[in-house]
Amino acid sequence: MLTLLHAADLHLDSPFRSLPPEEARRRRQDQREGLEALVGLALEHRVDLVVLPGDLFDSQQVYPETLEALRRALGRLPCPVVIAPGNHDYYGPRSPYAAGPWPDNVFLFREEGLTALPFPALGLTVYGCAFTGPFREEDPLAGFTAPRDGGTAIAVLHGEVAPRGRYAPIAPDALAHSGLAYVALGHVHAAGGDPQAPVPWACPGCPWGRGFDELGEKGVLLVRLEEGRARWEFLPLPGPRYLSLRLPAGEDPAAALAQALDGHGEDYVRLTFTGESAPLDLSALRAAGEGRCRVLQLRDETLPPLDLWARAEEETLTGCFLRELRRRLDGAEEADRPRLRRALRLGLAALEGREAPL
Ligand SMILES: [Mn+2]
Repeated sequence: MLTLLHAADLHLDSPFRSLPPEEARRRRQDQREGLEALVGLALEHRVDLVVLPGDLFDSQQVYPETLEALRRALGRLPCPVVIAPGNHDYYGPRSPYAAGPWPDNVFLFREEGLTALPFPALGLTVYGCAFTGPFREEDPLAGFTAPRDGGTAIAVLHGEVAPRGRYAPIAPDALAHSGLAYVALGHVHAAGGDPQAPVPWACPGCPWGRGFDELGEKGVLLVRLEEGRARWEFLPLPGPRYLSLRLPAGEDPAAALAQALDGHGEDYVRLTFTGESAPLDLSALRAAGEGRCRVLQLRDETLPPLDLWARAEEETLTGCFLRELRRRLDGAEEADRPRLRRALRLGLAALEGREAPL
């Protein structure tokens, strides 16, 4: 059995333009430190190989300390590391990758064409290629079939499974005929893949969220190759998460806010108040949330409270319904009131042809 750690789209040295400069610097430092956590997972699971299909850097401009942190982290690994440069960190004479030297265990695809990288001690051949510019429209697996030599063959590629596109589209047909045991992809920032496909493929997504378009838990894949079958599991990485929460404002929006932020001290949170409420004082609520998470964005999507009894005197079905509900509420035990209030809101919405309230 072979075990792989598969990570991609690290986007080291991202500008984090939406953040104040100091917070952006902190995030880039988080990324450098995150490399140690990533390598720590590879050590903990004693993997045979680490594969990194591209976009390790966000651009061709990389801080020297970032390059040094990456070299140092990868050089700590007792196993080979294979990198396939992507559209952001494409290989070229001015690429950060060309500013060697790299540790001896780090292997880099530099060619646009598919290249074989044999690891005889593992009984494994890794196929891969590099982006050499920001776009690549040819399918890297077009016409390729791995030779049947008794070993295991996988590919490490930056690209996506799609019939066509500007980022190394891999046609499902080319994938199916590749004879590979696993295709380790990078590019799409959300985790995905197909373990049931004739040739299983996966994409780990980015290991750390960088904005509200990269939400939730992020991490890497631990891939096991056994008798030509690939299975994998998602391993989350520590670090701040970007979360988008929707929260009914209720009677006490400040209390609801405090409860919703519990345990999110290190996260970036976008919180949208929903439901019916008197106008919210967002600056007061922002002050109440201060320090409870790294960055708090508040949005008010509440609707003004409906005057539920406005039509109670009408001689209509709606009026009869409201009067009957009021009679029952007046005589109800406290425990029955929430159910009756819910019936009132749902019934009124139905009678007025509105969407049922949440
Ligand atoms: Mn990317």
